[in-house]
Amino acid sequence: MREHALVLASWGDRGLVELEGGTSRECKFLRSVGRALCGDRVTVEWADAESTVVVSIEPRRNEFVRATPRGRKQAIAANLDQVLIVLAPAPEPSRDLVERYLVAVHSLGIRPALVLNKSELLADAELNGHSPLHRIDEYRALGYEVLETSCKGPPGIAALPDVLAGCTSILVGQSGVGKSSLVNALLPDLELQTGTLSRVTGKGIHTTTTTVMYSLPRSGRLIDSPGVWEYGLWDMTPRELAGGFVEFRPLEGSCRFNDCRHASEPDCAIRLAVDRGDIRRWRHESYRRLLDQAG
Ligand SMILES: Nc1nc2c(ncn2[C@@H]2O[C@H](COP(=O)(O)OP(=O)(O)O)[C@@H](O)[C@H]2O)c(=O)[nH]1
Ligand SMILES: [Mg+2]
Ligand SMILES: [Zn+2]
Repeated sequence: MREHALVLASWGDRGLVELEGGTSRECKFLRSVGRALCGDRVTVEWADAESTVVVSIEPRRNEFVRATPRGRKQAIAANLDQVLIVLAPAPEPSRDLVERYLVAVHSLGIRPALVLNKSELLADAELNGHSPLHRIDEYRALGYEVLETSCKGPPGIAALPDVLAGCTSILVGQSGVGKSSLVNALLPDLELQTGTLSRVTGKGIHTTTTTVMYSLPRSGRLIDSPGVWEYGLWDMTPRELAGGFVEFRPLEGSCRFNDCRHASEPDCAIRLAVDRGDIRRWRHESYRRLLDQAG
């Protein structure tokens, strides 16, 4: 018998799927079908009373990708509506981290939001000069939603449920910014959900190394991804990179050269906008650094 299912987690050649009735089962990925990702919609067939085999993976709407330290693309989750980029005063985000994430999210055509967690530490934090946390108001001015949260005190996490309702979101960000703590605070039945994971898999999924999808109490899904120290982009064209800078978009096609990289070309509309003060210089500098790293 075949059934549709949703992949909640995937590790090696195995995963955990949720069947249409809501129960979870371990499943095996066949080499001929390939490895399914967290968030994949699949068809499974029963192997025995306890476990299933994925016989097909539905085409993905999108996949969130990061680069391995060697620059190879690695997909970590599929079929997302929204990416929440979690930042904190500690560990402090590196200079271009937010821009890297924004480029990645915009390349999927989905919605990013910034979550500033550990916000109760902000007042006393000694931030370095080019910390993205000095730029919060400027991110807001660019149109990004920024939600301030704390798992340890006011303002708490009250801002999150409305943003998460009804869609599939993934939490990304450096190790230690509080992604798993946010999941913990958002899910009153977290132990039940992780208990099911452990019972089904017989050993417990290590949420520090595995990407896992949870069900939100009202509606919607939330994916916790294992932390990375530095989020790397894969090889990208200048156009793909520029697509991550929303304020460049109205000027698309306005540079003298069609294939302008907005670096040192003459009559570059983006650089003119920077000189006029219409585009923030630090954003263009960030773009330039990403461009140098991409090429
Ligand atoms: N002060 C403070 N600490 C927090 C907050 N949220 C999480 N933490 C702590 O930060 C550490 C890392 O949290 P964790 O959720 O494991 O981060 P993850 O690696 O992003 O999943 C833990 O010691 C948490 O208790 C917060 O809002 N304020
Ligand atoms: Mg974690
Ligand atoms: Zn240009």
